[in-house]
Amino acid sequence: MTRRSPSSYTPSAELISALPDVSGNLINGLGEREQRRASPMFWHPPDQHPFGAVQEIASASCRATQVARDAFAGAYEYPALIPVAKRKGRQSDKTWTEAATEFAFAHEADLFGATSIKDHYIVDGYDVAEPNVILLGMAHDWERLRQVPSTPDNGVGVAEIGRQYARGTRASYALANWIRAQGFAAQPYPGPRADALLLVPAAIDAGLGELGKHGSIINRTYGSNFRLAAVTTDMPLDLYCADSFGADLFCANCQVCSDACPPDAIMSAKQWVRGVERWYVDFDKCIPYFAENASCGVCIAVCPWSRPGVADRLLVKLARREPKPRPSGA
Ligand code: B12
Ligand code: SF4
Ligand code: SF4
Repeated sequence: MTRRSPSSYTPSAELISALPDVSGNLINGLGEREQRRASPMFWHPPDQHPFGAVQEIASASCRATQVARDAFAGAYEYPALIPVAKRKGRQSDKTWTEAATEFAFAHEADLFGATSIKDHYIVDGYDVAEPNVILLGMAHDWERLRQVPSTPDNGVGVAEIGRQYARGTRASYALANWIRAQGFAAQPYPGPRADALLLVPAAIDAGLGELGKHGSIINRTYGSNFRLAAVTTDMPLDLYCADSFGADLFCANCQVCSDACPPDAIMSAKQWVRGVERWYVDFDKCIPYFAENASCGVCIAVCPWSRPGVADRLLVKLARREPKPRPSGA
């Protein structure tokens, strides 16, 4: 993981010629104050969005090393889904949630949360039939992840990303099959491809953490050192609340990721995007570097919350900064 000055990166001629005329920020709804569903974007089938040719370059660069090719192959090995059992099990929401959590933790997930499906999680043109969504988090080995951006000589960082995507595929399919065996509908959403669901807003509502300035989630235990997968289901569940522990405020006073981002894509102030004011990464600046550098990942690797052992210390510091109640009579 090397720190580069923002001006040190110039896209190749091949990349420039693959770029469409339209801005990805426009497609994402930057500057829009009305709520709407997100449009299909990167990692949807390449003929469904204007960045398809850039996506082909990104896929090839992720697979430039044997170690990364092996890791990503596991992410696309989808186990068979069993039919939904005819007889529904009868338990309370709490008992189902406890059982699903226990199952997920025993099948490769490190984080678990649940929420109801909201319209803005669904990508325009798709449908989701099930009313609830379970979010799973799979932690990276940070010593491997911190070796991003990967190069043709060192694919360890991107291979770690592929490895965790593979865990997400296995974990989400295993959980979906367990739920189906209990008599409920369940559809897995493993992480690597884009699909019907935006995982980040769903995971925030499911209690997995806060949105960081770098556009990924910061979790109170793993920082941004994890990947997401999901299972939609009609199993009755205890739904979680969003977790707020001060990461948003911390980001307002930190610029580690924006200083480290090679193409200077991380915006320093919140922006209006599809009706919500939030942190935003400039897609048009990120995507050329991302595509040519094996999916980059520098921003999540340098985030101080991601370094093992640091999140606990930051939580204690932030708790000390909480305003103290004024003594009565003062
Ligand atoms: C397409 C995509 C990309 C694209 C475009 C991202 C973009 N922001 O435009 C590219 C290729 C650039 C990309 C890059 C990265 N990605 Co990406 N990406 C996705 C993917 C497949 C779909 C997201 C999408 O369509 N974004 C386009 C629009 C919707 O973006 P947006 O409006 O800016 O919204 C972003 C956030 O603000 C948030 N969001 C959306 N709606 C709302 C609403 C509210 C209220 C809030 C608070 C937030 C929020 O979600 C979006 C995340 O990109 C998801 C997986 C998934 N199915 O969700 C992974 C995902 C978001 N990516 C992820 C990661 C880690 C990265 C990278 C660090 C690369 C890497 N090697 O790991 C970089 C980070 C840089 C960045 N730009 O965000 C992780 C995040 C995990 C986490 N801890 O939060 C995900 C969830 C993949 C996974 N399965 O784990 N990514
Ligand atoms: S590096 Fe700093 S500003 Fe960036 S997401 Fe992490 S805490 Fe927030
Ligand atoms: S993934 Fe994009 S936003 Fe993150 S450091 Fe790389 S270029 Fe910057």
